[in-house]
Amino acid sequence: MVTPRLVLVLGDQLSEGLSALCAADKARDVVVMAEVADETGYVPHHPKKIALVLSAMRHFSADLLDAGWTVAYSRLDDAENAGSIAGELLRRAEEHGAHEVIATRPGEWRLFDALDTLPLQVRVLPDDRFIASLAEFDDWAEGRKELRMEYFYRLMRRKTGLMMDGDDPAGGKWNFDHDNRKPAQADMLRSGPMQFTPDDVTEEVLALVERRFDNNFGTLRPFNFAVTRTQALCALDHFVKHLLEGFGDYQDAMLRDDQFLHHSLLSPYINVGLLNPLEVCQRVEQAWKDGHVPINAAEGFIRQIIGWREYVRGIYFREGPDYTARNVLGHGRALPRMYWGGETRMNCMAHAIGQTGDEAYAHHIQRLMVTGNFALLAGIAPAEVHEWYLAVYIDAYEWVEAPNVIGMSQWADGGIIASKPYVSSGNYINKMSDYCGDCAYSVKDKTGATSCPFNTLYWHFLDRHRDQFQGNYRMGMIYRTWDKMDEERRAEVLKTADDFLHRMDAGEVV
Ligand code: FAD
Ligand code: DLZ
Ligand code: SF4
Repeated sequence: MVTPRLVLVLGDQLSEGLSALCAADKARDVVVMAEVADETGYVPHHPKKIALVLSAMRHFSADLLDAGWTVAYSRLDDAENAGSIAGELLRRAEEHGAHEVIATRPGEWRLFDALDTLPLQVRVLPDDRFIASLAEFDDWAEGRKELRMEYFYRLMRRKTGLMMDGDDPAGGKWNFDHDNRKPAQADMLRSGPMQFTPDDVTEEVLALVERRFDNNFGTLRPFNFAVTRTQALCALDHFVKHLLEGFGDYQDAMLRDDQFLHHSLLSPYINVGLLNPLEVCQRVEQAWKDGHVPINAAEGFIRQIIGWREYVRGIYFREGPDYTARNVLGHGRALPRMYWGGETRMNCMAHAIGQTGDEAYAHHIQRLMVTGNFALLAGIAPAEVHEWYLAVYIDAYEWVEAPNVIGMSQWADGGIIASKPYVSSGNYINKMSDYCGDCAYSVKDKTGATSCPFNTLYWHFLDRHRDQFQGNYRMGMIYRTWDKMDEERRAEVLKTADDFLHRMDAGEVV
C-alpha cells in the first residue's frame, strides 16, 4: 500500500476547490481537520465566531466524507486532542504512518511558521481562492512610492474583466464612491441579512461553546449564521435581491435601530471559504447587467472585494510578521473597559460596541469612524486595538484584520495603507448617524465637560502629532484652521481633552 499523506484543512479553508484538496488523492490521502484549543484561544474570540467556525468545520467534514474522502476529524473535547494544529498533525502522522503534509497557505504568519518548523515534509500551496497571487501583488507593489488601493483595484478589474467595457471601466469611471455618502433615514424598510435556524450539528456546537467560552465577551444566542455552502449561497442571493440596490448610497450610514442597513454580512462566509470572492462579484455584476441595481451599488460592492480585500491581504504578507507590532505614533494607552462591554456615556461607542457584543458584527464605518477613530484619537496602543478587533468580529482573521486595524484605522504602519489618518470630530458621526441626538455629550459643544469627546480629542491628536502630519499635503488646511483659533480657545480644547483622558484612565465612566 502507498503511504498516505495528510491534507490539512483549516477552519477558514472550507472550500471544495481548496488547493490542498485539489493536489491530494482521495484514494490515498487523509484529510486532517482539527478543532484545537490554540486556535479557539489565541485571542478571546466572540462566542458566535467560535460557533460559526466549528459548526462550519463539522458540516464541511461531513461533505468531504460524503464525497469519498477519508477524514481524521478532531473535536475540541476529544481526550487525545493535542491542542494545536502542529500537535494534531504529528498525532495523525503517527496514527496513519504518514510523513508528508499537503497544506494551503494559512492566513496568518503564526500558523505558517508552525508548519515550517514541523518535523514532517510539508508542501505549502498558494491559496488560490484569492484573485491576486502574492507574487502578483509584489510585482505591482515593487518600486512604487505609494501603494494606493485605487490603482491595484484597476489592475484587478482588468484581470477579472468585472464591469469592463473592453479596456475601459463600465460607465466611464473606475470609481463611483462620490455617490455613496448618503445618511440613511430611520424609517427606511430593509429586510436585514438572511437568518438560519441552527440544526442539530450547530446546536451541539452551541452547547460546547456555552460550556467552554462563557466568559468571552459577546452573546452566543440567538445564533442565526449560515454554516454550510448551500446556506451561504442563499444569503448571497438574499443580499443581491433585497439589499444590494441601496448598498452604494448608504454604505457609510449608521442607525441606532438598524445594525446592518444595506450591508451584505457576507464577509464571515467568504472568509471561511463557503463563498468564493469571484463568484460573489460575478453575481453582483450580473444583477447590474440585468438592470436590477444601479452602477454605483455594483461597482462600490465589487471594489470592496477585488479592491480592498485583495489589497489588504497583499499588504499583510508583503509587510511580514512584525506588521502587527508597528506603532509609528508611539501610542501606549491601555484599551478602556468600555471596549469589552463596560459602560460609556458616548452614545456612538455604546451602540457600536453593544451591537458588536450582540452580533459579532459592526459595519465598516462603525469599525473605522467610531471605535477605530476613538482609539486613534485617544492614543490607545495599536497592539491592544488589534487584539480587540481580532477577537470580537465574526469575520476577523489576521490577514484581513491587521492591515485594516494597524494600517487603515490606527495609522500605526506610518501611512502604507492610508495617506492620512482616518480621524474626525463628532461632526462626521453626527452627519452620518442618528447617534448624537440622545447622547449625554453635546456634539455642538467644542469645549467643556459636556462637549463631545471626539471634538476635543480630534484637536488633541492633531496637536500632539503636529510634527508627523503638518507637512501632509492633505492636512495643511486643518492645521491652518487650528492655528487661526485664539490661544485661549486652543488651551481650553486641549485641557478638556486632557481632563477626559485623565478620567478615562482613572476608570471613570466617560
Ligand atoms: P459589506 O459592507 O457588505 O462589504 C462587502 C464585502 O467587501 C465584505 O463582505 C468584505 O469581504 C469586503 N470588504 C469591505 N471592506 C473591506 C476591507 N476594508 N478589507 C477587506 N475586505 C473588505 N473585514 C474582514 O473581513 N475581517 C476583519 O477582521 C475586518 N476588520 C476590520 C477592522 C477595521 C478597523 C476596519 C475599518 C475594517 C475591517 N474590515 C474587516 C473590513 C470591513 O469592515 C468588513 O469587511 C465589513 O464590515 C464586513 O461586513 P459586510 O460583509 O457586511 O461588508
Ligand atoms: C478562528 C478559528 C477557530 C476559532 N478555531 C479553529 C479551530 O479549532 N481549528 C482550525 O483549524 N481553525 C480554527 N480557526 C481558524 C484559524 O484560526 C485560522 O485558520 C488561522 O487564524 C489562519 O487564518
Ligand atoms: Fe458620539 Fe459625540 Fe455624537 Fe455623543 S455627541 S454620539 S460622543 S459623536
